[in-house]
Amino acid sequence: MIRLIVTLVAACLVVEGAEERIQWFRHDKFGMFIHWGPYSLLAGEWQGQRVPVGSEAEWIMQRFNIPVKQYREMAHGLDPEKFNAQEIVALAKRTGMKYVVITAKHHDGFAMYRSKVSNYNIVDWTAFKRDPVEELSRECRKAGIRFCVYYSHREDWDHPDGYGNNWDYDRTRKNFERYLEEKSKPQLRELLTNYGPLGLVWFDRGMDTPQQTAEFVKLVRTLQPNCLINGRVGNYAQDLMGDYQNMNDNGMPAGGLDEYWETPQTLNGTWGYSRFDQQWKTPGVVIRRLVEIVSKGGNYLLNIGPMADGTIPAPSVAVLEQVGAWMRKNGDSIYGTSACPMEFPWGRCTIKDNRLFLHVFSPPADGILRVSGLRNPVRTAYALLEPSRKLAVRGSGGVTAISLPPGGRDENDTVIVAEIAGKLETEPFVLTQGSDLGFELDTMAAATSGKAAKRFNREGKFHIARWTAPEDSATWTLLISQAGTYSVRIRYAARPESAGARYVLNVGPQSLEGAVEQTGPWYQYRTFDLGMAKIEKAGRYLVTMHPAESAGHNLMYLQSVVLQPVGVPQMID
Ligand code: JFZ
Repeated sequence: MIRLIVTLVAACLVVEGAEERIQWFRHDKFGMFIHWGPYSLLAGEWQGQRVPVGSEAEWIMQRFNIPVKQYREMAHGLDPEKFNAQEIVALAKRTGMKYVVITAKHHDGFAMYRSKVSNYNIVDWTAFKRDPVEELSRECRKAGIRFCVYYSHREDWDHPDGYGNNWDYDRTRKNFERYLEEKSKPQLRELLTNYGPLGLVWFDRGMDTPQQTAEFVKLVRTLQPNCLINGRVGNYAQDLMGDYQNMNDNGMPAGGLDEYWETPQTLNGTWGYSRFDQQWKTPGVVIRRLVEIVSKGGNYLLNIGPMADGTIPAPSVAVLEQVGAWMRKNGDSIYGTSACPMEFPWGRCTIKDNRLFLHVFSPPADGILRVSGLRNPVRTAYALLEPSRKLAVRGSGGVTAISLPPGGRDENDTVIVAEIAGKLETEPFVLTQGSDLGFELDTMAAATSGKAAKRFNREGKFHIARWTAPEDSATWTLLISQAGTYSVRIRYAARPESAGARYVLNVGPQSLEGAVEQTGPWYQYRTFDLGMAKIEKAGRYLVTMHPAESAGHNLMYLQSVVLQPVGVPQMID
């Protein structure tokens, strides 16, 4: 009881708002995911059947329909005598990872911590008798690393009322609400109460209804208001109810998003340990993925899958050590940076205050780094690792040319700093006409302003939402070489409450108006004709979309606007 009071007091001392709550996450960028449980004991094989390489070994119980009785019997044998929380946290720290997320309970229903809700846990069910989640939380606090837990709050192949096990249990007889009340919420309460302040709870396979989701959000906010909640707390097909969006596993958006996001990625092809999957990513792939994710405004949650005895597979340690060596020298170009809307044939960029970090993956043969799309003058440039050695900078025709230093190249990513004058200003992305002379104005090419935001959801992938008033807008820049009349079509999803709301689409000097038609409860996208736009002469045009008046709620989930010259074959949906 004392611990509960202490935790509540500690967690509630400073209750932050949503923006403050996520600041550490937006700064820290890079975390360690740990998938570890009885499936690690099976290591990708059950009775001679193997999980294919590249498939998820932690799903072995479901893949081979292993009866609960047999899986439970196997789980008794988990005894990770080599588990060393201090070593794991030290590896995370050496790699440059700032938060650790461990599977407290995965889909197999087994708790990797001391749970009073169910004795199907590592302390009561095995000879190990220790609580690895507690040991890890302690070592994280000592090392100054945020401790976080993964909890599969819907999927549970052990509990008769949990989601997912239809080989032992009759799905028509399941009482899911009973599962939530008997196990899922009580275990989450244990994790929020007994392990100190949590950085975040990483839910998985979101709840079916917004009401169920809201109950989990409320539980976290009540017990630990400063604890972040990932996007998978809720149903992927519905609005974000966590603090940030999750990409699909190993997912990567084409361009920057306006909503903060995180992508979970494996180091080989599986989250849980498989003795057959030796397809390890190289340090270079990991470093460049980290840079690309951060340059697009996201976090990288990179996974390790410890073996049953608690050790981390040596190949994954080797990769992380090399990533850490790069991070120790170049971390300033990652931590606390913001997304940068420019990308280049030679690499990507991140930005912090007035410093552009140019990540050179493939240096140009002539040794000249050309930075196109930057409006700011570059005051000075130098290699991050050699700041005293200034590089020659020339600017002409909208392109800034920086002479790369002859030596000091990093084979994975050489970071060049360009100090700019003023706040970053970049040339807009210019859409040119396709082979059919049409234009598809999609989310990634848009420049948003006001509350309008480029978002991701598993159901519809990418769209622009948060249209609530005329100042919430999206603008595309078009280079039209073909004057003439263009049909204008718009593709969006709109919920019933948006029906009838008016919006404006300006195509150059022309203004088209539309009234929202509802398309269904969530992301059911449809295409609507909006009329014709006449382009008198070739040139650069702006297309801008915004609500006609303040609606107070989101107008639509806009996927694209299509312009098609009248008289040529129509672009297919
Ligand atoms: C889930 C789990 O099923 C998996 O075992 C692992 O824990 C992973 C991190 O999360 O797998 C998913 C969940 C969501 C998507 C893909 C795999 N998704 O959004 O595409």
